[in-house]
Amino acid sequence: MDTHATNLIKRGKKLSYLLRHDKTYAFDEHGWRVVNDLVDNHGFTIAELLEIVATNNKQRYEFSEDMTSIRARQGHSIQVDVELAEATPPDILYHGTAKAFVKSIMSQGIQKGNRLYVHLSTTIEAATKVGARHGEPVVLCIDAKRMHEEGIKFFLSRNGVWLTDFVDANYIIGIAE
Ligand code: HQG
Repeated sequence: MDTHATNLIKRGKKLSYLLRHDKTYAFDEHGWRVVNDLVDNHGFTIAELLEIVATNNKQRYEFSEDMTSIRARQGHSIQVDVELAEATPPDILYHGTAKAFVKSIMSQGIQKGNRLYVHLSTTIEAATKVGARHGEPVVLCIDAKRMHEEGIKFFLSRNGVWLTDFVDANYIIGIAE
């Protein structure tokens, strides 16, 4: 990867922190952070923000219509309401985790930890990448159809991540190969 691309990823990670986890900033209730704050206080340029939003591999960020603010579409630990759409999930969703967490998950269910929701993927491939962030990846198959039928709410972020509050262990129906 060239220096520009590597730098963009590094800056994207900083932006991710500033938009999802920064407890020192007074976010708008819908998770918006003023662009000028990122420019004045965090060394971003408008051009750089435009490029990160446009090229981010998971389309994690979006500008407000008037382009004065920016937010992450999911993944927050700060308490904001990013106006997620409630939706009917596909029959099966996947949760990527690390092998070391599986025993605990099988007894306690999948918990959201610091984040606002449990994150679920639509493909085994995507879930494998999520799990690999924590160690040797394991992909759990979730019976999303039954969860939904039993009244559990699912939300779909604007970049295609499925979110729910908690996955009880009885909805884990297998390990993907
Ligand atoms: C695990 C990234 C033990 C859980 C990704 C996970 C995702 C348990 C870890 C998004 C547990 C939390 C979220 C239990 C859950 N016992 N471990 N009972 N319940 N865990 O980072 O899902 O690329 O907060 O399996 O792609 O890894 O940043 O969540 O391993 O979509 O956009 O506790 O973050 O998105 O880790 O990742 P995380 P996650 P971005």
